Amino acid sequence: MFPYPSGTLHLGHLRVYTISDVLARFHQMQGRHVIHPIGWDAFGLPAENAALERGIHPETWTRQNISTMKKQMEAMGGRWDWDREIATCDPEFYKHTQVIFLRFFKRGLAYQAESLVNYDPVDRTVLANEQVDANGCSWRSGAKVEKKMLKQWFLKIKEFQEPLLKDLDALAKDGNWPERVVAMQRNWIGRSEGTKLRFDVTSNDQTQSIEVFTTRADTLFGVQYIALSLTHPIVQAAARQDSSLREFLAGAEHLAPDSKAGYLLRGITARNPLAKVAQGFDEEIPIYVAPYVLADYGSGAVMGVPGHDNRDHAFWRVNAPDSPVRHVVFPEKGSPVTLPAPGSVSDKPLLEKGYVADDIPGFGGLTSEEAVEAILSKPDMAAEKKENWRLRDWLISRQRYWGTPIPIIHCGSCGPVPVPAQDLPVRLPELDDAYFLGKTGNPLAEHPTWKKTTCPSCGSAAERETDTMDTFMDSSWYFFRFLSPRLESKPVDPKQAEKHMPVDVYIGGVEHAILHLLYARFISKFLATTELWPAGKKVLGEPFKRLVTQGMVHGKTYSDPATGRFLKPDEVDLSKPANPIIRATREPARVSFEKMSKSKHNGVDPGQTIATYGADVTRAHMLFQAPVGDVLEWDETKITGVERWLTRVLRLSTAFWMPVTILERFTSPNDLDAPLNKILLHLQQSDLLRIQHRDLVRIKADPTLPGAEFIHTLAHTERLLWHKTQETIASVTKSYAETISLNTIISDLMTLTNTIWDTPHTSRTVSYLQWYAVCHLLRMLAPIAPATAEEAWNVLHTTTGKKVAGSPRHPLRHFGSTVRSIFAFGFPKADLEGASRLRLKVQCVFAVNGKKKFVTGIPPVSDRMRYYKKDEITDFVLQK
Ligand code: ANZ
Ligand code: ZN
Repeated sequence: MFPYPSGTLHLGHLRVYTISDVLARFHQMQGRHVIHPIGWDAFGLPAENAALERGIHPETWTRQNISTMKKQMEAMGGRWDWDREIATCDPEFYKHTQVIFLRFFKRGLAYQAESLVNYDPVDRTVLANEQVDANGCSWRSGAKVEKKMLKQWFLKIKEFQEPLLKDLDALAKDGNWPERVVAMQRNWIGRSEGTKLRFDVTSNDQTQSIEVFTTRADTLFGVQYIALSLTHPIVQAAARQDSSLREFLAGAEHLAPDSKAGYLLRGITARNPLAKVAQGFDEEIPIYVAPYVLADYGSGAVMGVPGHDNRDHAFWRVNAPDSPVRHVVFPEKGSPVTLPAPGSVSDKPLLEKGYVADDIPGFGGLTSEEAVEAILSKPDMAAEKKENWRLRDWLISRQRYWGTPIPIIHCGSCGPVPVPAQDLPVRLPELDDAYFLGKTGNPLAEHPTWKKTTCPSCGSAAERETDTMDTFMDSSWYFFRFLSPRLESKPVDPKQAEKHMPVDVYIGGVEHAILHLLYARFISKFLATTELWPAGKKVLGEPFKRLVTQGMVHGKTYSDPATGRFLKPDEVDLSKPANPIIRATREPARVSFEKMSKSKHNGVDPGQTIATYGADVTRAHMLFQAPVGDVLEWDETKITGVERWLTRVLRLSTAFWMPVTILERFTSPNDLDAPLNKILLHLQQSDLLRIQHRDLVRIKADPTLPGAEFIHTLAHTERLLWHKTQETIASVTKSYAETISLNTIISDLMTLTNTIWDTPHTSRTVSYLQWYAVCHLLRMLAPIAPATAEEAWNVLHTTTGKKVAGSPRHPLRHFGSTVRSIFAFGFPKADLEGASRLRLKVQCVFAVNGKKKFVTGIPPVSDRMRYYKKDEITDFVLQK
């Protein structure tokens, strides 16, 4: 996910781009053509806010931030395809956002409609929900925000709701998308199956009916009230004659959405549809107006069942405190209807499905499912099965400057007309820095000339649309643009899209699990219906094959246990890092890890960490501290472990060497991955190893024979080292390529480092094998710590060797006169067959009840002590 250019890189950025850089480098080393692009999600509010506060053009602010952040990214040792760099605020980019919008428009998938918005009367602008504080005031002007009906642009995402829901199954398969994200998407789309029921209503003058949607028609026996949304037609009609209702409605706009406020409508009651088929249900049911009922879900009306629903229960307790709730569905068969007294232990909603109370005529004893079927089967009740979706069409209008202008011209006679292709992009009006200072309203609407134009269709005077698009629109298709970033004629070259889409690995924060990913899936599915990405149909129009959501980075936080107050770093004595002391009181400070924020004084500047420890140590520490999906507790005191390890790796590169006579035999980088046989042969030919004559004949006959035919040539410790190296290559490759388990890669490499270091020097062969192992170690390390690996590699291949008989003493330069980059050598391939043919045995003691029975060699699975499963042990052993 590309960054928002907010000004400085934070640890969250560092984490996500380290992960992507590591994966990109790994796949490149495995010989793949990797596109590792970067760009800027450059439109949006913070730039505009900076403009209003400081009198600086949003573009100036944005470009400055981009250039600072670019430098910081380069400092972290990442390698991106800068030649594909894009910024969504470039006219060359937003031209195509406009092209895509117009494709929606021409297909009837973009429309204008009145919608209730937050309006700030002082700044004369529409606000996003996040910009309205808890008291209903504007974050900026402090003015009381009004709800206003305004004409807004929408995209018909609901037309795509079926595939957006269904195709989640394909994404979830094989764990390609995290379960959690799939669940959140599913929930947001929110398909729900239920029943439509009709309650007849009697008021003084006429009879009408109220339709409700319920997922629990089996609780119909327990309905105690009906609740209507604020805009329900019955409420609107009643308000015309009822001034206190009008007051209630005006006040209700400012209530929290979970408020349990209610207004009882007088002179009007409802009748349970059960009255038509069963006795005992012909009571008059009260009707309330309640803000908790959503106007645009179901039919904007709820049948209130306090005995079986949490919200209804809470509402009933507030609005009818003395009236008992009615329980009508029970976990066990055979219970009668109960009416527990308000406030008693049993006065709580029973949320589970179960059996209808025994004493309900005609339905008693049915299961919840059977009861719903029975209700549906009674024609008199006019109940119907119904499906509801929570998803709403996407409101993309913003009355803001810093976004993509919506390319529409409003004509008095032709209506909304698309801007012709040759006139795109519709550019933002050019304004001075000073213009923005303290400005109110929408600059596009208030500009003296910008919006004046002529109708492309009839030529009469017309006005441009002055809304810009939600920035989620830019970020819903930018990944296509990376494939042909400079193409002028189209948003994306369909051939490139066919070749490279979907994105193989998409990495970003879980905070984007819902909206960004949903919109990106929507736009991609739409593009797959156009000639821009026809090949997309084969992959269901899904843009991201695999999704990795990295966890948050939490900062080390100090607080005073006595008061709970968060302490600034200079208020804490850290001379003993394990026991931080509050300077003022000399009491121990409490340490916790919390989301980084100014108020907790726990922010960390990654630039500082990189300056202190270097990019590689910072990267490796970041990856080592937690699996990529987990919260990472950033604790700089632990960084020394990784620092020491990388220093040790550097030292390894000078500790072992290979005589030039052998290096000269390697003619290609692939020889480094040669089977053990071939390596042994090289050693033998250089007179460094004695191989029995019988074996030599065979090895010469076929030096490419995999494995260790001649393994008895090697001593036990030599075999162990070789085996460990191969085993590490296999497991590390899997962690990079399949499980993306980057923290375990580091621990595997640390173990290998120790094994290489600790292998006793029992023979000359050992040091050659150590040299090989270091080669492999560095190649496996390169994606994570590229600079360290490169430097160590250089040293490893240029060190002057110690004098060894038969080897000339000069710098061991090979593969040409200068050492080639480690990245040119690719990633090592495990000689697994060879390793398995080592027939490595570990001496294993078999004991029963602590008494030693016998000792035998068995193949090791790892060099740590472990218990074996029965099926890993031969019959021979079991019999013994
Ligand atoms: C009675 C009932 C009894 C309900 C019970 C639930 C449990 P989902 O699953 O999200 O579709 N509901 C219906 N329309 C609503 C609206 N406009 N605003 C707020 N709530 C509304 O939720 C469906 C349930 O949400 C419906 O089923 C209804 O409450 C409520 F023991 O009906 B139920
Ligand atoms: Zn016209």
